[in-house]
Amino acid sequence: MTAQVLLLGACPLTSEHIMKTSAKYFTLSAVALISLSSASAFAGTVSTTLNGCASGNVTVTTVTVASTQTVINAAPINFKSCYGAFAGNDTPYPTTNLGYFNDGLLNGQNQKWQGPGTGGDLFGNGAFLASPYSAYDLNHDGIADPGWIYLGKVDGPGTNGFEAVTKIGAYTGIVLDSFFSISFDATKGIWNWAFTPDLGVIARAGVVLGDAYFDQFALVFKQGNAFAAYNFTGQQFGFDHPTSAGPVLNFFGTADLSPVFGSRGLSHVSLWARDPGSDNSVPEPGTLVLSALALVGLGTRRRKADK
Ligand SMILES: [Ca+2]
Repeated sequence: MTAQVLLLGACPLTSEHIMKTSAKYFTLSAVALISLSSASAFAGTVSTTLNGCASGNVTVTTVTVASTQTVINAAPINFKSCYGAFAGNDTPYPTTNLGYFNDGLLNGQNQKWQGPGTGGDLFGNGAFLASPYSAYDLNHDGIADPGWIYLGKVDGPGTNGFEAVTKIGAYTGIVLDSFFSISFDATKGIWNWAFTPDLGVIARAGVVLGDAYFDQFALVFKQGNAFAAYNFTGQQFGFDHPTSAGPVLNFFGTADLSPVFGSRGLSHVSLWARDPGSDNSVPEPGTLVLSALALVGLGTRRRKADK
């Protein structure tokens, strides 16, 4: 067996992410070294020479208002932050799927390796939580919840369509197969993707999100035996904390993971969106009574969502 070298570059973005990624680098390097030196259970799980995620890997090129197809932004926007590349799969996916801590990889659950052995704690208390986006205790168990809800994935881009998640909590039919697509542009050598929620999504998602609407989304790209994760925030598009008043935005973008994975192929792409929790309930002068009422409503819908 040829020894493979695991290379993980630092995230070029916020210092927080650099620190986090660097910490993971050392963790994973230690794992790789152990596997190479002892030819133990990890041998063979690192099959790709990896580089760090970097600016330009994933961009939004066009944003439209779903109701009118009006283009509100046609300048390329780089992702906000990124993680990886990490060896192994981007699992586990959530089970309850309401954004609770330790329910799914982006919510701080330990990575589950495809091969033998156990994965590491890649995202601590949750992925992509940086100001103005915080974790709130969504299920009232005393532990802050990252809020990441798994929406589904494309297996084998170019051959299969998006398979929307079946359930968010107890609720079905919130996410549609039409929400996401990705295809390869051979002339440019890049992937084109589209995240296109329909006009009814806010009403359907309201049983989970209440008066809020998701404030971030994340794309996770898997190739070979590695993955890298990228997020975009509402703040990047002029809606720090989107609400049920809308609008529903559609996002069209590109992806070129060859600088990360060393080739342009992809195994799958998974899509996540974040429940903002109480980020929408920051009280302002004159709205304290309304906020108190909103909090009562929020508690009500959480209890409903928990059932
Ligand atoms: Ca909690």
